[in-house]
Amino acid sequence: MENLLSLELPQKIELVESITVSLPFVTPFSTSNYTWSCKEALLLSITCNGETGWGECVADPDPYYSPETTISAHYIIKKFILPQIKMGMTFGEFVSVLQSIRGNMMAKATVENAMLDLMAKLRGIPLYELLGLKKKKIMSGISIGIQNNINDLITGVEKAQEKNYHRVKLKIKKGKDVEWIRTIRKHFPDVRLMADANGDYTLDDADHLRKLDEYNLMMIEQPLSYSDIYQHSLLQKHLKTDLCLDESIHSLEDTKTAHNLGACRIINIKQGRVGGMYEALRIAKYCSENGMKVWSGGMDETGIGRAFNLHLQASEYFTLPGDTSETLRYFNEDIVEPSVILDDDGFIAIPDGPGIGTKILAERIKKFSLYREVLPLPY
Ligand code: OSB
Ligand code: MG
Repeated sequence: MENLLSLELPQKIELVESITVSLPFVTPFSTSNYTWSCKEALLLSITCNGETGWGECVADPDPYYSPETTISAHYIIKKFILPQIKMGMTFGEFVSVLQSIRGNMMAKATVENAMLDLMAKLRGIPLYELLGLKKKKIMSGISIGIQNNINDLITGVEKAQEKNYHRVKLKIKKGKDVEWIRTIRKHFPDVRLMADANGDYTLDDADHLRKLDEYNLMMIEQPLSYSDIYQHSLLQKHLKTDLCLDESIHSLEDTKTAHNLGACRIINIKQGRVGGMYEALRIAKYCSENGMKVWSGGMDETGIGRAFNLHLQASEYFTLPGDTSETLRYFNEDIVEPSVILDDDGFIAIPDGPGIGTKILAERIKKFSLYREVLPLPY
């Protein structure tokens, strides 16, 4: 990582392009707060010397997971991030210059991702190697959205178990929580199980949530508000089950706050939510040095974002299975090749080849694209 900071950004950027794509989901995906029927994603490509680096913004077109959206990210990238990048900057200088821009971590991660992919491709090495990591098999995990009825949920968990997913995450919300978890646990006594509430509860629900302590959950993710850390610390004292924060964590600073308050014992690191791969690795290192565990979350990304999540998990700090599941769960047609698949033991291989290692399918991008814009060159 120290070595990474001293590397220079690519010398002569020839083209920067943003493309917004919309890929239909195989089945709609529901959290406690919203249902998405397609994945709209802002992609960014940066071209230099015949190589193109790609980034995928994890923001949705709407503010139902985070305040950032595809359009706000596009605006921030074009008006504020790209103009800060100067010829001859090191990667470390690039990261530190972006600190003057407050928030907008998803926008920052998009540019950082494209830059890292490009830097790795220009050197002919895989992204994990540029990050100073060693290749390993990646654990899989599946996130099953809120279902209409408990039978559909049982079927979903059954399928996940047949595939040998390393853990199963169930979305929960008020009215679809304790009874549903109780039923699933009865049917699947041994499955590694956890629940994600996407902020559906308040401290008034603390006694209700405590009933989940009986079901041997690996953790409960983001039970309280998307913007809260403190109240999670009160809830964590009230529960045996580990809490995990997702939406509330945007940086290493937030992670330190959560740790020092005792707000959670586990962090769901989404590299796209915390400003990119570099910040994600800093958070992971801090957690491992401070008795917290981390895993890599997902945002139903296309194959581009999913590849970044795989490379990130080459880090030894990612000791829990994350939300990286097979492409075919989400899309019949992705914009990269090969698709993410599980081996017989439920592991995933990091794609081989320079950069993120996946082949970008230009025709598919064209087929699913909504808007395209050539952005002003930073230098
Ligand atoms: O809370 O982790 C979440 C998807 C969209 C928005 C928020 C979340 C999720 C997931 C799915 O849980 C993760 C995935 O399969 O990529
Ligand atoms: Mg979550």
